[in-house]
Amino acid sequence: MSYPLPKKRSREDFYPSRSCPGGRFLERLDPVIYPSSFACPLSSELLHRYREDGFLILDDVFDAQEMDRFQEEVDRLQTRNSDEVIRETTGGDVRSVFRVHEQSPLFSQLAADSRLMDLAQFILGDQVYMHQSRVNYKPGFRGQEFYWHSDFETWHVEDGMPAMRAVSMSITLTRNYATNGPLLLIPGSHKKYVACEGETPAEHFRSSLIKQSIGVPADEQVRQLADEGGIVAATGKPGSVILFDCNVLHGSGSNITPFPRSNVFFVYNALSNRVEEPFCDLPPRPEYLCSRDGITPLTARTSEQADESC
Ligand code: 6CS
Ligand code: FE
Repeated sequence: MSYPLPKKRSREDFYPSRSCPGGRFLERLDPVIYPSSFACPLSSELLHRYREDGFLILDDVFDAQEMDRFQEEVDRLQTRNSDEVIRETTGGDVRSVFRVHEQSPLFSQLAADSRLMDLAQFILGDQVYMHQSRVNYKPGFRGQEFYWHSDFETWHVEDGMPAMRAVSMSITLTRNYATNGPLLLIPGSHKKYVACEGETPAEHFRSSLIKQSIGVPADEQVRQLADEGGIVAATGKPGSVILFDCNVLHGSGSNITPFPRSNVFFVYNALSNRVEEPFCDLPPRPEYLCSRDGITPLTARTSEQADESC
């Protein structure tokens, strides 16, 4: 079944970035939680926290047996050699593997798991599809940082994502300690759009996935947001889900401990928010970074239904 393309929006860019000297804050024009006909899977207290902070940490979503299966799959995926596999500059350890929802039947099932889908469909108030998936390995001793950024800023400028109507879910595959490079998030930072300085280079992803220096906030912008909201380290044992709005400012430090901080990330985008042409007027990024061809909505399935079908 083909899904009608979104009506052609005016190409007015409501979230311009990398086009102004010195970073600035722009107003967020989109809701955090959309009007929804889907059942609400969260308590009103958690809903309020998500709306205010821009993220939630949900513990014990997946059990130890499931996590063992996910870890085996993650170990297998990093043995491949392809464009989707990004390596650290120091030591060549695997940093990330992208498009895991298509490379792995187990992760394809997980992407459609109702424990994740129910959250995404309710928050986005729409059917959803997978914009991007990845495993970030953050290996021990040499796992490098991911500098402060808003995912939406990249997905808007480089992928043509029109509005802030996407949500990320990061499942902790190993224990995320305070010491081994956990995800750092700034509560409330999702309420402002950080327009960055600089200009997008051609094929920026070839460097940005290893070390991002374009499309990152100025020091003063990070300082102001952190002064207002503080900084939270998302820690937890395997099987937690860190649910975060596409525009919340986040990053993570390097990992010099022996303990890898490996998480699998699924990015759900609203079907009505499908990517258009990039706003940086450069060619679109590859399909393994941004789903663009043949976009179809995901259908939520319980883990029992998934097991029956395999
Ligand atoms: O460019 C991207 O799509 C990726 N970059 C970062 C730092 N986070 C989101 C995403 O994986
Ligand atoms: Fe990110």
